Amino acid sequence: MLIKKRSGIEIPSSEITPEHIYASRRQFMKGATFVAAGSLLAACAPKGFNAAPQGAAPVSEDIDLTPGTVSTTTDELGDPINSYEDITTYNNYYEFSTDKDGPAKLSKNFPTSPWQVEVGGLVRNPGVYDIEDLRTKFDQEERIYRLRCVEAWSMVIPWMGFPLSKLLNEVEPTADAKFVRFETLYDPEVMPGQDSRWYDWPYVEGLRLDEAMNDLTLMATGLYGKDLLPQSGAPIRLVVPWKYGFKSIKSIVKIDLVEEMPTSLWMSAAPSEYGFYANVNPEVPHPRWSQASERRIGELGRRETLKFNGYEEQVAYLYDGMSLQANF
Ligand SMILES: Nc1nc2c(c(=O)[nH]1)N[C@H]1C(S)=C(S)[C@@H](COP(=O)(O)O)O[C@H]1N2
Ligand SMILES: [Mo]
Repeated sequence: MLIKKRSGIEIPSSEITPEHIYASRRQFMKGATFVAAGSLLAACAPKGFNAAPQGAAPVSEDIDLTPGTVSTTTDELGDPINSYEDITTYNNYYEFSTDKDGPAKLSKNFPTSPWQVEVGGLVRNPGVYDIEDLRTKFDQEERIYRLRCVEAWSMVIPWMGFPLSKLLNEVEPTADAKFVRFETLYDPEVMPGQDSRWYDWPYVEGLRLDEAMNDLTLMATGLYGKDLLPQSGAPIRLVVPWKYGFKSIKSIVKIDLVEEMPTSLWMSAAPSEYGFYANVNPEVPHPRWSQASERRIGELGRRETLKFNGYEEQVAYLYDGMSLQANF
């Protein structure tokens, strides 16, 4: 794991031309990628849902793909950080689209300011935080994390953000608080995918309190030294790098400390396929495919999936004495 504190955001250093974007997209589409994608795209759409959002905002093509700067080019395992282009044009964000390139196009006009996050439930100091307060109140750190989607693709992403524990310490969970429940904005006017009846909107996720307090658990507000774009979950999202990507809920408006284990959107959509814990584990297959290997975006071929996505040393203690097969 690579953790670096940074004082500020640096000036963008390079520019990627639209020509370059189109060329590499074409190249990407030509690759063997869609052998897997055909079956896996359906992975998160158990009921054959295909969102072709009606009445979505007009798509303009001038997506800003100018990266800021990061302090390193690899993760702690020596694997290269994915390009800003990959990270911001290959996304899962069902509120906008179920196509990987859909969120970038359809979220361009998503309003991320003003934005408030309500933190409450079983806490001594509930509060409504303005996104700007969160950015200034807590030091923004750079964290280079692997993101492993349950669909068996992965990336290395240089996030900016702050540990969730800092926010939780501020609101002071009471002794009854056992879990943290997160909620994404619900606004079908700007999130056309929320018209789909296949899912229980808004998107909900949860963590056990000790998982939420682990230092790896990040509230991300930026990546590549720039503020998050809407497709990445702007203005603030969760990042839990040892769990499958669906736990890393985007565009959060509400955080509640609760006593009972929350039911996530994926648990209610397909309980036999998506559990509460969702720890990355090559030994526990998804009911419909193996999790033993993964496709790193930008690479040919596959690589072995690491237990807890390579963060075993930092998080295995959380699951001492617990069956990772039963608690998938
Ligand atoms: N609100 C919301 N959060 C979400 C999702 C989503 O559809 N809606 N998709 C999840 C999934 S399946 C993954 S793999 C990651 C993808 O994050 P990325 O697009 O930034 O790589 O976001 C997660 N967070
Ligand atoms: Mo995912």
